[in-house]
Amino acid sequence: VAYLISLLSASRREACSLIPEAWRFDCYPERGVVVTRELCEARNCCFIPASSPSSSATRPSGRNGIPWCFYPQDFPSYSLVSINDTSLGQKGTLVREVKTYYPADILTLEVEIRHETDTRLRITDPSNSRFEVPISVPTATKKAESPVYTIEFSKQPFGLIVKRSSTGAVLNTTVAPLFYADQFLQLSTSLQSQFIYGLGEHRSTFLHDVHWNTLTMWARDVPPMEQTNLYGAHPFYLAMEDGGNAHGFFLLNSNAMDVILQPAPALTWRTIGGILDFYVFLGPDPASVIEQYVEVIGYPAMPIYWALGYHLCRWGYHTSNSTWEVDVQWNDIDYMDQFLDFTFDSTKFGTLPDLVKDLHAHDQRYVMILDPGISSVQPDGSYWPYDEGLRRDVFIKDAEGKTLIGKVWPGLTAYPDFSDDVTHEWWHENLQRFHEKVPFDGLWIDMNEPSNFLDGSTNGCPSSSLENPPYTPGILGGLLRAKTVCATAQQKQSIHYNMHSLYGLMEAKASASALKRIVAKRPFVISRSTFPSQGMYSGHWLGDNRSQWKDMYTSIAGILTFNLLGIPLVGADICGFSEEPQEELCVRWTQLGAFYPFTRNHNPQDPTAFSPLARTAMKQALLLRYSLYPVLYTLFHHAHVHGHTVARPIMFEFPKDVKTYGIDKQFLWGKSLLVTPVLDPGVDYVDGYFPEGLWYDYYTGDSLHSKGEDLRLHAPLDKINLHLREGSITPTQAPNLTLWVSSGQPLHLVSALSDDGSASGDLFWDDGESIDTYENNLYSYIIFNVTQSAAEQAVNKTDILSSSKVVAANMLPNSCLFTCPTHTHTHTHTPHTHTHTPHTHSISIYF
Ligand code: MIG
Repeated sequence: VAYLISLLSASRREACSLIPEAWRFDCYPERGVVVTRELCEARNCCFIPASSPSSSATRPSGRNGIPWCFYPQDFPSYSLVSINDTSLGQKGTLVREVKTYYPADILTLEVEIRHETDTRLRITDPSNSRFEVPISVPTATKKAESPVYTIEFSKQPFGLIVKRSSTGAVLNTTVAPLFYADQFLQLSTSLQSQFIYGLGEHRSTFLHDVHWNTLTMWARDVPPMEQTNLYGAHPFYLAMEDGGNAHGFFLLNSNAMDVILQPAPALTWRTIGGILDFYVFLGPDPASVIEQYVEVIGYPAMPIYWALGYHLCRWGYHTSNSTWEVDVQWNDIDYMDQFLDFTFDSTKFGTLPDLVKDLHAHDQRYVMILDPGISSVQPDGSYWPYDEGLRRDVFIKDAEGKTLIGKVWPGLTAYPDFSDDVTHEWWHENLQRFHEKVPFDGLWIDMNEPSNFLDGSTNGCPSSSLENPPYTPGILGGLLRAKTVCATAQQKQSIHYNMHSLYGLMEAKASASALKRIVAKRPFVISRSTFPSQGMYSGHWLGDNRSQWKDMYTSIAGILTFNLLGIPLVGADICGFSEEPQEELCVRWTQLGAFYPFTRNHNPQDPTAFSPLARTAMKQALLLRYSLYPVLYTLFHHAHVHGHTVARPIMFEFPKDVKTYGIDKQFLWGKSLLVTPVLDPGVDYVDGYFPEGLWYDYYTGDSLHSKGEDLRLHAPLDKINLHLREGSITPTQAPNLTLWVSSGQPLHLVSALSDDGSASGDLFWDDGESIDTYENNLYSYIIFNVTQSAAEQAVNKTDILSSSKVVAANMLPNSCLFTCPTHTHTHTHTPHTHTHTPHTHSISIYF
């Protein structure tokens, strides 16, 4: 018998060695364990210490090497034992005969495939009553009629192969065994290319590295660093295929998880709860994939107009008497009395109510911070938020059912459970009461991972398979409860183990709806923690970055990624949050920040701290942003209605140009405004890539014809390079000190003609603050066309708010737009020259 076993294992070992390194799927992902042959073979896996120096037996951080212990080809998985047609697709039964090495395998599964739309496929396992993410997604009622995909099954072992009808497989899950144990669910797929994006929130390049890269998701309060789970969780990726096609994959799951990228290329989802409920979006181009994803998770809200202005904030405004010429002034926790929510320090911030009124008198706004932790140790009857919260039972409970107490800025705190509607009411009342004293305009919700200075609670956490699951993903700190509340904590909708990464989403939802009731305008909320659907309720800032050149560079990837994730209102703290920026860095960062969709300085060094030269350069950049306000606002409209990106990766517009796939030092606003910031110290030039075509210098109108090449641009300290793509019309407006269409200011149309003398563009316009203007037909939408150098406008929608206090009321020109002869076109176009012939021309339209 012994002889037989060793014979078998000899042939098995040989089979193992035939599996190429790039295709080895990790059978022993546990961290901090030295994987020996014994341990590995006890799992019936292949053990081969990998040859490459990058491999390792232990994984101290997220970057693991080639696994030494990996699944053999015949590792037991599920088999598909039956499959039937349904009205939406198919339903099948999966059976596993052999248990895995994790406890509580679910041996029988039901799999359902729904052909929801021609480009969207949903695959789920609805038979088991397990936790499902409580966000609303569309319900398909009839099967897609002419899908661009087909789906094939492998029966034994079970696997799914999704094919794009025109090209072939985009997804193949037969590459590794399927796991479906109570606390260990794992699904792997091959990828069509190494070009993978999304999978927030992480600090990384825009294009993910597929060389044994593990991205862990579990909301966490930590200054952004590589290889670490950060504030939000977004289990969605965008993948490029050959030839410029793209698809997307969304795993609708909120549990702690790892996503493993390996160079096969292949990807593994490894989550410790919930169900495997996923969508495949077939695009076919990257921008359409994002539209299809956003259609599922929910369209981002149309921001109130001043959300797009310049915001100034700092931690350490010690008194209420400091403002600058900004649209929106913010206060950090300094305004509070002993850091208590819904209070203000009456000595140092005694003038706060007056300050806010004064801001309002100057058409400026005020945003204040709120942390979720509610102090639990104030004298009885002295702190309404806690007393009333207890009375209404709004706080998260520990495993025994007592209010869980953690520790944050105000000391010991309880955490509101935003998964309960009662909490939303209480939150609203708190805000309402405070608003009567300090009429804030918007909310900045911080610390909502939720963050805790303790691990778990003042009493720690009980020992339980929820606190110490059989497998813990690569979470910073190694424990689910690290710097947050216990996994066993109880919330209305489920245990915190399932709800953790949803906290910021649910707080944002409560905050946005409260604000909507209080101010009766579009709510402005910026949240640190985020989850899919967040864009419906809030924007996001990228957290506690540092005043370093590198942090400025990585902010671009962060901003592009969040645009892919349906949260276009995103920015990084301009000039950095911690440390002190050099003047040059702060100037360059302000120039870049002027092109963040959300532009906020949150640093002790606001522009007034610098030399006149630097201040002028910064002011110029901000005025440039203001002059481009009509474009930006229109882009947000398209995000809201169609799921378009605002800050857009160049590859979205040039998906066939592989050279654009890794670009994260430049980006576009919409489809035609190319931003090329300086990201390095001590230079007066910048290298940028120009996809094939005609591009116009925004400032001079000079044209350049690129064959798809890198070009060096002049970039003195007071200039950020901006180019217009051929064929575009960009509406601009003379800037004013604070934003919004200062009435009477002319709108300019800058036309960048293509070779054939044509261009087009559009403008969305409404009163800037009423809720649902698009939905209620209270807006204007104008399309501009230039054909053979002659302009015309088509007004698609002419309803406007009669109560509108901005120029929208008198902008729609039955007369002027159509007949007003202000635009004369004398320009003759000379294509393909590198001379200084201005190919752009400006048309002024006065309303
Ligand atoms: O523990 O409120 O990311 O923007 O200034 C730090 C103080 C809490 C973290 C936020 C930062 C804010 C800071 N907050």
